[in-house]
Amino acid sequence: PCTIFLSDYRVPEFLIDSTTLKFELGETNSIVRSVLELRRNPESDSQDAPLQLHGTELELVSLSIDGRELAPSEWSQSGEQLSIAKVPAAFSLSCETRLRPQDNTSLEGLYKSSGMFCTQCEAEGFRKITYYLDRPDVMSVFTVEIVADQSRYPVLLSNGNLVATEILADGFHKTVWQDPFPKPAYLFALVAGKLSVVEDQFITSSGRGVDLKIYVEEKDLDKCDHAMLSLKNAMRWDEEVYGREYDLDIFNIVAVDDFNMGAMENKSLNIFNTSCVLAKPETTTDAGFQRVEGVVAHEYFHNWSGNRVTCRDWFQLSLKEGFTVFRDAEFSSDMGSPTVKRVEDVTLLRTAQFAEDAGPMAHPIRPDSFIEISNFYTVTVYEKGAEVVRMIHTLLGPELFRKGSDLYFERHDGQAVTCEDFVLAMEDASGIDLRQFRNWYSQAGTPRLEVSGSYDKRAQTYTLAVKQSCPPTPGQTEKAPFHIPLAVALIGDAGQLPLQLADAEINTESADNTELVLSVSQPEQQFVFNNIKEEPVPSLLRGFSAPVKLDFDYSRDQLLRLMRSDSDGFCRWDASQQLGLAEIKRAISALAAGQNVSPDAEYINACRELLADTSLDAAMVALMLQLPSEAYLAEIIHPVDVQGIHQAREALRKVLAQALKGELSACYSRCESDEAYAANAEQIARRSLKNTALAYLMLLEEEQFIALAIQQFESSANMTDRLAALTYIVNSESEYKAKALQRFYQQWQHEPLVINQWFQVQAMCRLAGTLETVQGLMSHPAFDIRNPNKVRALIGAFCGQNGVNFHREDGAGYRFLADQVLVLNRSNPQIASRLLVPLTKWRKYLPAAQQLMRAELQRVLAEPELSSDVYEVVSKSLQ
Ligand code: BAL
Ligand code: ZN
Repeated sequence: PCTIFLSDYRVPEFLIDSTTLKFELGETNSIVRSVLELRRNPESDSQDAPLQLHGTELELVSLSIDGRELAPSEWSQSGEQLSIAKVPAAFSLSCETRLRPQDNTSLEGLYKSSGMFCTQCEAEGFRKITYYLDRPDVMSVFTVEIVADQSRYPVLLSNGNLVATEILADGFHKTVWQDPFPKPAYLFALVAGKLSVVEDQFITSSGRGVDLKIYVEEKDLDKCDHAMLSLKNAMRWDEEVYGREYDLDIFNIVAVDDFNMGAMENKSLNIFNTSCVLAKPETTTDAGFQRVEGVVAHEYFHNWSGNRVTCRDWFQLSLKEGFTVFRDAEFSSDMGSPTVKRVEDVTLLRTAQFAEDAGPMAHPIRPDSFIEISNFYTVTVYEKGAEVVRMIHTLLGPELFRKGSDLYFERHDGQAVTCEDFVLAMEDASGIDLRQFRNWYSQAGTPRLEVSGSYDKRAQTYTLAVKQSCPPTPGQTEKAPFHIPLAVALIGDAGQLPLQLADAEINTESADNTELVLSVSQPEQQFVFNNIKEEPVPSLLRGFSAPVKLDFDYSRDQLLRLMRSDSDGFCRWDASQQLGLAEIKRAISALAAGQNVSPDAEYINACRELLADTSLDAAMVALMLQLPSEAYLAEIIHPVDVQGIHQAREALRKVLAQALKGELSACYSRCESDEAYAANAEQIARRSLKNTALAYLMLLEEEQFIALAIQQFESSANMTDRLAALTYIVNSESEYKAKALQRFYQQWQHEPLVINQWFQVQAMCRLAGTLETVQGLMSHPAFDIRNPNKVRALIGAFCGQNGVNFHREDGAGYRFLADQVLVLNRSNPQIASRLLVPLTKWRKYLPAAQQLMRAELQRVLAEPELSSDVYEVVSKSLQ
């Protein structure tokens, strides 16, 4: 496999003005006839280059130029390239290919899922459909004709507007679709199947009616309301917040079972993984409802940030993904609880993304090179990319940011552009210098801020000294300093103090006079605040204003103060996590010394206060009561002793549960409600706190609490409470466990998404013997290794989210993962390489674990026919 470099980018040698595709979908073969109107790109340096088209796994039937069929000697094929040496300056290329979608298990290109035809073309799947210039900077208008058996495939969809339908002979029918907006091939989509539809309408701000349709299997018609509501909310929000109106008269969503990603933003024909569109209270958890809302919005927002303005090349992926994740996060924040959303996003970043930044696949949000682009749909490109856009928003402020986004969309509508174009638009619109800020696009790694504070009582000044650094990452040993927005406040006895910087020049943004965004840009910098009349507690990185690790040597009392009274929800939560971290570290030492775990009394009191204070947001209380996750601890404590961390954390949880038993019980009762389910912030918060309390109480293994969990499991009408109870029962010693699992299965065996949760609960069980359970479940009739959701629910959850069992000391967890990767390498390389990630982090574990993990990676690398996807991840992780 070869490496592709950003520095090798060249403009395309040819452009495609129009693309006509005719599909004949059949049971044994499907035929694709394409007609491309091509011409040489006047901007290309070479005006006599051969035409080189991408194509892979295709059976070429015929190839003609301007109606003349080419002889085999006139073209040649090598790897994924088909070259035609001599072509005119402008011409029509006709091509016929034959495909077997029913055998396509990679789920890229045209494939079948539950009897329906569907496509996934991003990033480079279109080349599995026909020969094409499959690169995002080649944009073309598409006309698509679909012919298929009418009884098997009554619904035939593609992008844009439906311009013709026709009943044909022998039970076939045809539809023709035209998309007036030029688009790259990765946004092409086709669906053919037996689908039912839920319809609604949206009136845009300029008064146009848009038909909204969600296509699903008939049995799922009752699970579309939430997606439809989310879509309408997203359409309105994008008009109000970004001034972006939808541009066609129709917007379709189709749900498919077998899908590698969450969803795909194909122009006007979004294709969704069922898990990201279907929701109803009986089958879907609160988290599932929120995911549907977020993903529906994300895909819709791509219509502007991705489709109308797209990426020049795949190195610019974060241009559309980072921006769109930022947009969907702000939307979800506006629809629900902003602080909870922020804490959830930061948690993901601090675990998965910081780990990626510290691992062998570390890359900047705009990578310099890749072997397989599918490997770069990462938390770095998406989530850190969104943080980078958020920092621009913070540095510019909301008004100038909006001016910048307006300019970006206006300047680049209909174009394929770069991250640089985005930053330039922000700079041009705001007049704010983002030169140094660009380092965020080119440098990988998580910057560290070491901050110290000193109070000068006599001068009445408080000084924050800030030192930044960034560890080396593969291929980048030296890092230039970043431009980091550091939001701060100083907390005095009676609340936040007015802030007045000694050097007004460095004050970049002031929300009010008690919070400032400091522009950290030097390796070492000092910020002096005047007129500080008492020694304050600094509240730092408010709202998580930058994706950095921040060290400040807080005392326990300072953290308790922040946890109790900081006005910034993120910092309050973070203080609770720092206190929890300190307690876990003490517990690790205590257990290692053969002592009991005994948390600090003040910490327990603070938790007690949280449980008793009904004025607080219940969701925040739930989040603050949860100790830092084992995944987060693995980012902080090196080398990672998985078993030691797990035991210490569990022991601490148990002691807390014992100490707070009364308060937890009372909290549980207080949060119970027989109100009809709604996926609103208030109810979600209450359920979250109730289940957090139950999780603690279940650790006590007392009859009364086991009975409570069983009762919740048996009587809840919503999946959030049922699944939470099932999880706690499965992780307990209760004899009811097997019965609960069996009852759950029997009730939901016809709902694949619920059965995925059933697999996941078992795969994530912390008790010994879970690997054997998972291995057994691999032969369960409901398991299917060809379905990515099932693979993620069982294998992915076990290897990625069940540290204590995956890292079994005999290495059986590692062996299991390598075995599964080798199987999936042949059928679905994208899923195989994603699954492999937990093994690639081998360097951070104890030496014995390292050795076992590395041996499994070497076994994978020795496989003779490795896909480029798996090869890239495994070879880089061993370098
Ligand atoms: N573009 C791939 C799926 C998504 O990020 O929306
Ligand atoms: Zn996206």
